[in-house]
Amino acid sequence: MEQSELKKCVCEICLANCGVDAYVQDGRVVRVEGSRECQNRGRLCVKGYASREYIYREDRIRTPLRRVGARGEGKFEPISWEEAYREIAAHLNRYKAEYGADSVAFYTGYSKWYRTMFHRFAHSFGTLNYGTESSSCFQAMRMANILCGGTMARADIANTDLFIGWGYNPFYSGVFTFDQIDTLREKGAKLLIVDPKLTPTAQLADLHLQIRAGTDGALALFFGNYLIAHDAIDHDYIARHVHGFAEYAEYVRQFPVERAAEITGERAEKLNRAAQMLVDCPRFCSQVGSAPLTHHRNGVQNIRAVLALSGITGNYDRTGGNIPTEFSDPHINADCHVGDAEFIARTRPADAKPKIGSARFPVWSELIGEFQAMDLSRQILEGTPYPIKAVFALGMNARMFPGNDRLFQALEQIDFFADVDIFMNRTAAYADIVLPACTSFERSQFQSAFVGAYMNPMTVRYLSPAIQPLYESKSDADILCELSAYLDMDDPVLTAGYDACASFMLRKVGVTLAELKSTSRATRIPGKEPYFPGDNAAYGYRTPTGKFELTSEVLRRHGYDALPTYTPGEDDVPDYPFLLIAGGRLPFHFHSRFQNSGLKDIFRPESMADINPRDARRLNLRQGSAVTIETPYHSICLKANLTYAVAEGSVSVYQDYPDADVNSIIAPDQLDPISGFPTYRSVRCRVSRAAGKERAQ
Ligand SMILES: Nc1nc2c(c(=O)[nH]1)N[C@H]1C(S)=C(S)[C@@H](COP(=O)(O)OP(=O)(O)OC[C@H]3O[C@@H](n4cnc5c(=O)[nH]c(N)nc54)[C@H](O)[C@@H]3O)O[C@H]1N2
Ligand SMILES: Nc1nc2c(c(=O)[nH]1)N[C@H]1C(S)=C(S)[C@@H](COP(=O)(O)OP(=O)(O)OC[C@H]3O[C@@H](n4cnc5c(=O)[nH]c(N)nc54)[C@H](O)[C@@H]3O)O[C@H]1N2
Ligand code: SF4
Ligand SMILES: [Mo]
Repeated sequence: MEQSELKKCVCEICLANCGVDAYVQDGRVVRVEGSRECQNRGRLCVKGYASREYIYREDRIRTPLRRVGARGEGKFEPISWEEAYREIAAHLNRYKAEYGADSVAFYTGYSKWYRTMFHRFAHSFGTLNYGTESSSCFQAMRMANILCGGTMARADIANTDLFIGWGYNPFYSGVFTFDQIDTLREKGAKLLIVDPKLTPTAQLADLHLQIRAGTDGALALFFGNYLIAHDAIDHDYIARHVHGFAEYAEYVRQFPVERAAEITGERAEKLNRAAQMLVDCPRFCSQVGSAPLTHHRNGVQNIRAVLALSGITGNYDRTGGNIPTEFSDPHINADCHVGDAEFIARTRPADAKPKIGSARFPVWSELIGEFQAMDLSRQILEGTPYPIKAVFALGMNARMFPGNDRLFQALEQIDFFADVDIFMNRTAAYADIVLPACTSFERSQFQSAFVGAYMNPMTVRYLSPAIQPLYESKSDADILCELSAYLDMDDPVLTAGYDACASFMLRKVGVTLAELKSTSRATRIPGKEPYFPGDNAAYGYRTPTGKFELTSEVLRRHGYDALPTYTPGEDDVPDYPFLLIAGGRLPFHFHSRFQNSGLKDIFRPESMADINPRDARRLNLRQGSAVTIETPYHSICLKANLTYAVAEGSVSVYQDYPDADVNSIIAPDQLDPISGFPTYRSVRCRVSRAAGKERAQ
């Protein structure tokens, strides 16, 4: 038997992209450790340590498959790659010829590493209809940032005196970023956490505001009111860089502490104490959860209300505040992306139809270069404003959509559906052709900050496979390049293969692919300097007025409130007294990725609804009682988990349970009109004991 060999690779279960030292013996990964030279500094999270469970999951798709049963039935026959490519190409090119390239929608789930390739692939096919899971994640927060300051911005946690985390709990969702909390503590900076749940981060905070989900906007407007009343604002910055201050100042007067207390459900005394923290620490920054704050009907406006606080105090584009990650001058990049934007833009079709969702979500469509996937099922089923005949997807998990019965119905009716995934799932079971993708351990990968979120934005890296692709699986990037040739795409870079694409993205970076391939270490991009806070202000922000917009001229033009107005996120439905918070993160889950693995069974074997013990008593529920959660749309049944972590009147359910799909009970049209985002976290519901389904205690 051979000795094990150390291979450097990366964990791509989440976009943290932690470096992994994989020990390989007889072609199999036998052990994993965190790479010491990477940002994760020798550590992995519990999911990364379970990489072997992930790579060797029993339900891996082994060969290309052709559907032989009904859609959704899961009956397939194995076919060759050649047959699969030919069949997909024949279908897609036929729809393109008959209905135009826009009749094909290209969609990807959470995975990020191949996105530049896939986006260009859609463009080269001739359509703007490229959409992603980011129709429900992150982009609404980015939109709010763009509407305020013209670009995405990040919280400069390392240099701040007060960090405000709005729906921020890295212990569950961003493991290695919790180091930032230690840094804050060591410096003596303050921590203010705004979260409906009592989380590990909330327990470390100087103050925790346990507000009702979806009411962050009202809280932020109260803070604005308080800061103005206490003259804790930056007059000079406002005069030079802020648009709409007078209107804003007038509006926030409607949010005195009593009203904020009534809306948020938090005590007035605590709200005042929190507001005073902002007065006492003029240098503060805010980090907004990319999911929890966006998943409300008022999501974009709530986040704008939060960001407005950095505008009025001059904490925008300033050290210790919220710092732009892109540069105002489009020719200069603050975040040092390599040539990925140019790679995508090169083949952008000039004569394509408006993207899916453009009519319903015009602000999204203007700001985001992707279709709004929450309109996909409607357009497939209704065929307006033009028909969608085929979906080609990389890693589609239709269960993650609200009201997903409608998307499954659309996938049942569509003319052609092809899906590429590592594992067989319910969505792939609807596909006509299924292709097997491999994991990050089995592929070459070019990494830049664009795809490795926590990677140093000044560096690039190229990794070779640690093991051969399992069964007949292939890397998504190779699949796209090979398929582009079968499609006769006029794109010599894509058809030349992955390395040619990586070389294109590298060509202005000053490092060659050959140099990158000679080392597994990240290489610093020559000549790139970190962004210097204040530079964007000097150029003028990339907003219509060139200023930080408290009143958004983009929103005004589209007929929305220009101010970050507060409206309730939820319907006031008297018969549905509970607030359902559908979704959240657990350290050992990652969406659907560990569903068929031992990891799930060890930590949370049963599908559970978190409910406050006081509510439970009223409803005659014990730990483990069967409980029905009913919305006006549908109902599910699961077990009660009694916990004071959830406030009274709320019930919280994770979204990934295979047997209790909380997204199936959320109406598909309950969306934020500005972003199109689903309102997973402000759903009205009833909670009751389900008779006769007790768990054996
Ligand atoms: N109720 C509720 N719903 C939610 C949320 C919530 O908070 N509450 N959160 C939303 C958010 S923020 C997100 S990001 C989405 C996440 O939802 P999804 O994007 O659906 O997430 P996953 O299930 O992790 O991944 C989708 C598919 O990609 C496959 N996959 C993994 N790696 C690869 C790969 O390298 N190649 C290919 N081809 N396939 C791969 C997986 O096996 C899976 O089938 O869910 C959204 N839905
Ligand atoms: N382990 C693990 N990590 C993950 C993921 C995973 O599936 N598993 N998914 C990744 C993805 S795709 C995403 S988008 C991120 C999301 O990561 P986070 O943004 O951290 O998302 P959540 O854990 O859903 O929510 C964080 C906190 O926000 C609170 N919250 C809920 N609603 C509100 C609200 O209206 N206002 C406020 N102030 N707080 C609220 C919740 O109680 C929770 O404590 O996590 C990523 N990391
Ligand atoms: S944080 Fe993400 S990338 Fe890092 S080990 Fe965990 S799952 Fe893998
Ligand atoms: Mo997400």
